[in-house]
Amino acid sequence: MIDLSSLTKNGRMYMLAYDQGLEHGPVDFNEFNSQPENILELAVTGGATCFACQRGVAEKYYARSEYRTKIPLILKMNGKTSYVKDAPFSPMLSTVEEALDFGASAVGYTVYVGSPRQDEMFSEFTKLIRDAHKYNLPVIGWMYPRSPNIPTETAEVTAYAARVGLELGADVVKVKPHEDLGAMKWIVRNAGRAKVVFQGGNLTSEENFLSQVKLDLEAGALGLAVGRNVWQEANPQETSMKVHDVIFS
Ligand code: FBP
Repeated sequence: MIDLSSLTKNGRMYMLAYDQGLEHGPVDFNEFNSQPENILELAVTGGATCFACQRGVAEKYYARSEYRTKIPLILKMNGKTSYVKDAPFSPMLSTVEEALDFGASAVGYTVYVGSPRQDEMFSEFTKLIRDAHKYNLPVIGWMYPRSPNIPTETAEVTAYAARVGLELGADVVKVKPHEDLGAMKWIVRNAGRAKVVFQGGNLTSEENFLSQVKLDLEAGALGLAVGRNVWQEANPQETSMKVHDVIFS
């Protein structure tokens, strides 16, 4: 089993995700959170255990900066824009050697489970796992069901996506949370020895979000990967510390 301790504290993970600039574009941003250095600083002062971003932000804001020693990096290896809707495919943009050069402690890859282009992502993802494991780098699968055959992402669909991550060899799967504890436990159960982190999603009220975080952990998750519900908040630092306190309480 790959050691996840560089990304966790007390056996739990709080990943601050910041790849939305590529995935969604500036529609997610304001004056504060459009600047990567602010989010890196937030990750450090807000109690996150790791920070995820794409290669450009990693190279320009992390690799040769003080943050390299302050917060572990998960380099997001593939990505696409929100303009790609049909047959989603997120191509590989980095190499494991680059990830190591940038100072990454782990790598992440999105698999659009059920996409007509699923085969290409399965092939890239499994190659990434083989390459990363040679250096003992953990691999996190962003497991997102996207298919004309899946009109809605029910909890059963998410459980299938989590299972796909295990079957392909991911060390951690990042999946959508649901509201029912039993369904959440089933998702974690199906991930088997792959650990589960639940994603944040669109901005909701802080109260609702913190309740969801409690549920995520009660279901047996390793932790969570959140972006907008922290750095879109009015006081991101304060919200981040509340998230931290729920995760590590
Ligand atoms: P959020 O907490 O902001 O939703 O970020 C989690 C995340 O998985 C990001 O890593 C990614 O950019 C985004 O959600 C993708 O969301 P979607 O699949 O809805 O476009």
